[in-house]
Amino acid sequence: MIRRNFLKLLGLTGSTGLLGLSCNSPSESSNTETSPQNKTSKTTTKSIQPIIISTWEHGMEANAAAWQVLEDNGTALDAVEKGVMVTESDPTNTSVGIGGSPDRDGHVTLDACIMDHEGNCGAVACLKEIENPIAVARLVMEKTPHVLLVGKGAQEFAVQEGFKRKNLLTEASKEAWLEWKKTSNYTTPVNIENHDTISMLAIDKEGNMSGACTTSGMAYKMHGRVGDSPIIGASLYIDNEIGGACATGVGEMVIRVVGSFLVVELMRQGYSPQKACEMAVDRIIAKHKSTEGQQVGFLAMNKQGETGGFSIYNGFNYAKRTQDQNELVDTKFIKEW
Ligand code: SD4
Repeated sequence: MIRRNFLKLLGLTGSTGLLGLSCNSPSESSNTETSPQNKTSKTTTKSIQPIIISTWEHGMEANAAAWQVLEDNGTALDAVEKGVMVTESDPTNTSVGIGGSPDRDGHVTLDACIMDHEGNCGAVACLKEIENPIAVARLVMEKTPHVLLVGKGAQEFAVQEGFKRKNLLTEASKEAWLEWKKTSNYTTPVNIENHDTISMLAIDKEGNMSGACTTSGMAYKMHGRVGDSPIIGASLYIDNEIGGACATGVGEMVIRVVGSFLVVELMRQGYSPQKACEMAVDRIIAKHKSTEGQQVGFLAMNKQGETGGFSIYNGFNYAKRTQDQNELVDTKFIKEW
């Protein structure tokens, strides 16, 4: 994956003006903040500008689709679903949806979750042969009394809802897996190229926030392994009064600290999105004997549209889309690979 410090894309034409609302432009928060700053977050009267952020460079394309939904007066929930579906349906992306790296036995198993501004949420885990798990997660949220369906039950539900089963293991991913089997001694690679989940947060023109997360999980994981991505509070959390957060990286470490919930709770205490992400990464480091060679990154956004991101290692970036911006932003980090 090509990582660039700051990629500014052209092409923000007048059509984006459809989303224009009077507002102060969001600002990145200070890295030097040591105590809660934004105590007014729940009571602000500032009007909100639609905004979308999502993990990694593939977020640029996903954001474009999500932005189109907002431009067409769609909700943040529709935007995050349609946005991450672009990544799920890209067969060249080996970490999400079709084309995702399989588990060590050669099965592509997908995890996803979605959460809306009312606190509704849905998720699927270890789902096979369904290209768009995020859409199934949304239906779990909307059509069942449950939050999480897994494995065969999740697949049966998807088929019942009209999803078609298909082979998700592309030739390229199969070849890479066969090569890994020859050389790996069955150890799971945990490095910069092995975590590229897409997580997305969006605020619509009503000022409501939703989020989504979807992944094929850690490449060559044990069969049946589920990471943080379908776990509400770990990979994703939204509180429409406060803001939202999402995660990427080694799911086990994110789950142990209930990472995204932690970030949102820190914002509730008044910390900026940037500081909250930094504190959550600090917590992960404090709670693990070693984080050597293991990446975790958090993204956060508060209700004012301020954003932040932080990771253990360098290389994490996020795509940010507003009326005025369409950028890939490198996050700050603790250490270098
Ligand atoms: C997981 N968090 O399954 C996911 C992996 C990933 O970016 O790729 N995250 O643990």
